[in-house]
Amino acid sequence: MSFWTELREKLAADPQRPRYHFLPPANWMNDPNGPIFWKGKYHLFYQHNPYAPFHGGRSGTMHWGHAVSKDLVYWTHLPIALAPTPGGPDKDGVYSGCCVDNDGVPTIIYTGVSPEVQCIATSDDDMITWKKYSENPVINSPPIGMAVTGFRDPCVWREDDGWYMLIGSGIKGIGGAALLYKSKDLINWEYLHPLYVGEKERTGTMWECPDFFPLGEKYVLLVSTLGTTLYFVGTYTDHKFRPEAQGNMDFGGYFYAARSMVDDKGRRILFGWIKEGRSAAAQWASGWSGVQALPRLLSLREDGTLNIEPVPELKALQSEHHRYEDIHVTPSSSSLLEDIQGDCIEIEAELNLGDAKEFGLKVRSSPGDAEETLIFYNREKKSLNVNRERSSLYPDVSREIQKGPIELANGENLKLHIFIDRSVVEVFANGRVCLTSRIYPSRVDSLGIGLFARGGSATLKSMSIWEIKSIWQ
Ligand code: DQQ
Repeated sequence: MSFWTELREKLAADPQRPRYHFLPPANWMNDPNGPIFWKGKYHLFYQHNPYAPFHGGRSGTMHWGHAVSKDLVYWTHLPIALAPTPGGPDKDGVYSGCCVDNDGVPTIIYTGVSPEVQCIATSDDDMITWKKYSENPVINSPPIGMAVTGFRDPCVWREDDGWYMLIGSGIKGIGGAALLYKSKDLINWEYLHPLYVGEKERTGTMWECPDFFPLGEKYVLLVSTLGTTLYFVGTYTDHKFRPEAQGNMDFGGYFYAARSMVDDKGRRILFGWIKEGRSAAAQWASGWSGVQALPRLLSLREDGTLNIEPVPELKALQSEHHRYEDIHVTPSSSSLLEDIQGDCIEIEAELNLGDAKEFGLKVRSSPGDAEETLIFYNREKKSLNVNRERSSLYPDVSREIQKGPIELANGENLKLHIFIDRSVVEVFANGRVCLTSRIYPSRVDSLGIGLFARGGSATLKSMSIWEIKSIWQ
């Protein structure tokens, strides 16, 4: 059997490998790159090492993978879009960037390494093959005289008087920065000024993967701070951004390098890389690493923060449905549901905390609870929690408890929208807190779903659970 056939069979049989989240055919994936709606279809590029399940740093491993979808649900793999060119400015890796429609010519703007320079590539066959610009790089250094912590991951958009670009950076000693450039032709770029600079103590020393877009009456800046993707909502006039609200795109610590696109319905859709929570050796042994989060729909809330929900198209994957209403849960009645279990499921639940201190769900629970993952609200701490202390009997997986702050208004119920896809858990709470997690149960019978309350009793107002189909044929 050939190496690739053997790998394909191993991946197909792997109980940790998600079935309805986008993944490359094998090996490594990280950042989403250049998502764009083009001729009626959603195109997603991504950082990809097609040869092995590790990033490879600046050793020439990083490519742009490519996939297309009609509906944000089912994806078709396309040929690799960009590979490092030996001897070229991206010889050590084709790093992150964006894709724009230049009057009918799809154009990728990306970072080549090393050093970090900005390059472009175009396609004349509807994005199947790509040609790098012969005079790359189009920007060969950070602004003269500026001491920066990095210079990568361009985000480009068009205004009435030309193209604008943000480059992820940081000003040494000060903090992460998004540097603003301007161009008439995507080739000759003039540096203007930092669009926004953070404070290193609060928002880190380096901002990767900036993303900037209008949303309703406001503008949103996303930055990835070498750990977390943050958002700022504010105003944008005279090419100056003035933030009015700030938040965390996801509190789990696994969702990173998020990038967005606008579709033909004017919707702002977000993609993000979900990292692994298992050892490098386990990733190597499995033959794959990295998952794309479910596409998320962004809108503005009345208080000026972001509302984040999974795109409604995902309903197409729902199969068998189970419905529960008005279940009173006490510490002694906490138990697993008898009529459903699974590792590829969606749950929509509305919970009234009653007088419980903690109330929530158990998922991927084995008989006897040797393995279980708890997703719950803590009243005192006003937090959404994912407790992974007993998610897996494997020794080399992350187990720390993840927390996201969420204050419920008087009389407001907790509304959880949860997606379990084998080793991936995505939790959306009341549209305002997202928490993505990774769990790797070792037992084939860790499939139970249940309710629990601690320190008092609570009511499950309603809950729908669906079994979810695979996105691959
Ligand atoms: N990943 C890319 C960089 C980017 C980082 C390299 C963020 O361009 O800064 O794979 O995860």
